[in-house]
Formats: sequence, structure tokens, C-alpha cells
Amino acid sequence: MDAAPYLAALRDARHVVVLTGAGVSAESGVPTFRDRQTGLWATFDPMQLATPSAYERDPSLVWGWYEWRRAAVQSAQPNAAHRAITAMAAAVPRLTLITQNVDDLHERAGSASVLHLHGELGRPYCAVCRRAYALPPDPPRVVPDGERIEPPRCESCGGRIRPGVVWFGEALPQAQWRRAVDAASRCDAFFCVGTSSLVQPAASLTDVAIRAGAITIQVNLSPTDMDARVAHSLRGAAGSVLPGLVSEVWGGGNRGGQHRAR
Ligand code: BV8
Ligand code: ZN
Repeated sequence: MDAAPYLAALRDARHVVVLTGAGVSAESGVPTFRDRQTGLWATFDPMQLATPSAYERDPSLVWGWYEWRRAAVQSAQPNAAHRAITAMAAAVPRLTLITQNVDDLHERAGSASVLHLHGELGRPYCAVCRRAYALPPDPPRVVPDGERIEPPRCESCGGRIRPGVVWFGEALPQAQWRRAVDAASRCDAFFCVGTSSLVQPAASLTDVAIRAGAITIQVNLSPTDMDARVAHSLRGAAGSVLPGLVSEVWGGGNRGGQHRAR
């Protein structure tokens, strides 16, 4: 007799969707938006810094913050939660991985075609002509406590380069958003992992899956507004809950035959 009521449903799932937030990178040492900021950033609310107006007001402060975060991500390693999601993709016929994170830890854990709803630190572009900007290969040299760094200039129009992320008040990339909504409305099982489910429209994807009749499972260290709405809420660190669940549901081997993440 299976302990958890959802194990059987997960085993039969043909299409699994996983939505992740900052909590999935926390065990890699990447601070979440809830964590107190340090150094120069301690006096700033991340939600204020991640806005077009902050960049207009003080571009070198905002660029400095993103270079500091890019350096932190480059010196971080994917953790067991990232790897468990890659293993889950190998065990099921179809998995769609949607993230709010701007780091590349899912990709470095081997996940393919990750839908980045809020952009990526590695894809800056010109704030004027939107031309992509090629970052130098070596990791950004930043002082531990962070510092203002003047944004580089666009080779084509001389405009300032901005981080390749979606700021508050800005629209999400429509192609990724449409694919995310489509997957959430068609999946059999939907996980929301390490997210406070406060930022919209990303958080509404869980409600799309609930309305579509999928089995919904939250993995979080702490309670969130989703506790009352998801079918199952697993309380704990993603880096220990997910590997345990993947081996319990799909064992070591894969069950879905030839399949890829999409
Ligand atoms: C838009 C990129 C309009 C930048 C980010 C409806 C109602 C109310 C408000 C709105 C609404 N619709 C829109 C809004 C406004 C706003 C919004 O949602 N505001 C919130 C604050 C109320 N949304 C927007 O502005 C969006 N754009 O609406 O545009 C528009 C439309 C058309 C045309 C033009 C304009 C854009 C939102 C995207 C903003 N960019 N990131 C950057 O990263 O710098 S959001 C950013 O914050 C992250 O990407 C993420 O989405 C969010 C942080 O949330 P989480 O990832 O969940 O992280 P958090 O720290 O909050 O929580 C961590 C969780 O993990 C916790 O629960 C913790 O317990 C848990 N945890 C920690 N450790 C672990 C763990 N769990 C498991 N294991 C662990 N080890
Ligand atoms: Zn330009």
C-alpha cells in the first residue's frame, strides 16, 4: 500500500509540469527574494531594484546588482533539487520545466529547453535598440559587498546595456508565457517548487493546473498562499524532498521509453 496518495497518479502521469522559484536555488547559495540582502544591497528592497525606474534613476547601481548576482550564480553549483528535476524529466514521457529564476542552474544540471518566464542573467541587451549584448567569457569581477558598475554601451547605437531579465511592470516573454499556460492547462501533474507564489502572472499557473484537473503538489520549506489550493503540500527543503520523491515514484529506472523535456 503506497504511503502517499499521489504516488500512483504520478506514476501514470504522461505530462508533468514543474514550476520553480528562488527556493530551488537557495541550497546552491543563491539568495532568494525573501532573504535579507547583504553589503551595498542591504538597504534596498529587491522588488524596488528590479524595476525600469530604478535603472533609469541609477543605472550603475542596478547594473552593479545584477553583475553581483551573476558572479554569485557563476560560483554556485546546481543542487540535488535541480538534479532531481532532470531525473524526473528522464523518467516521464513529457516534462515541461518553467522557472521564475534568472540563473542557469537548471541548465547546468542538465535540464533542456527551460522556460524562463522572467528572463536570464546571461542574456543582457541594449535598452535602446534591444540588440543582444555578448558578455565577456570570464566571470564578472565584483567586490564581495557589491558596488556600482557603469553598464557597458551598445556597439551598434551606443545605448546602455540592461540585464536580460523581466522587471516588475514589464511584460513576460510572450512565447514562453503561452507555452507555460498551454502546458499547465494540459498536464497530468503540476509541481510548484520553492516559490512564494506571490508574483503574477507566474503564480497563476498553479491555478491553471488546478482548474485543468491536474494533480498539484507544492514543495516548500514554509507555508504559502498555495497551501489551501494545491492537492498536496510537501513541507521541506527541495534538495531533500524532490530526490526522495523521484526515487520513490520512478525508482532508478525510467518508465516512459524515449522521451525528452519539452
Ligand atoms: C507585469 C526577474 C504587466 C528580475 C522577477 C496581479 C496582482 C498583483 C500584482 C500584480 C498582478 N499582476 C501583475 C502584478 C504586478 C507584479 C507582481 O506580481 N507584483 C507582486 C509583488 C505582487 N507583476 C509584474 O510586474 C509582472 N509584469 O505584470 O506586467 C504588463 C503586462 C503587459 C504589458 C506590460 C506590462 C512581472 C513580474 C516579474 C518580475 N521579475 N524576476 C530579477 O530576478 O531581478 S520576479 C522575481 O521575484 C522572481 O523571478 C520571482 O518571480 C519572484 C520571487 O518569488 P520566488 O521565486 O517565489 O522567491 P521568494 O524569495 O519570493 O520565495 C522563495 C520561496 O522558496 C519561499 O516560499 C521559501 O519558503 C521557499 N524556499 C526557500 N528555500 C527553500 C524553499 N523551498 C524549498 N526548498 C528550499 N531549500
Ligand atoms: Zn543599441
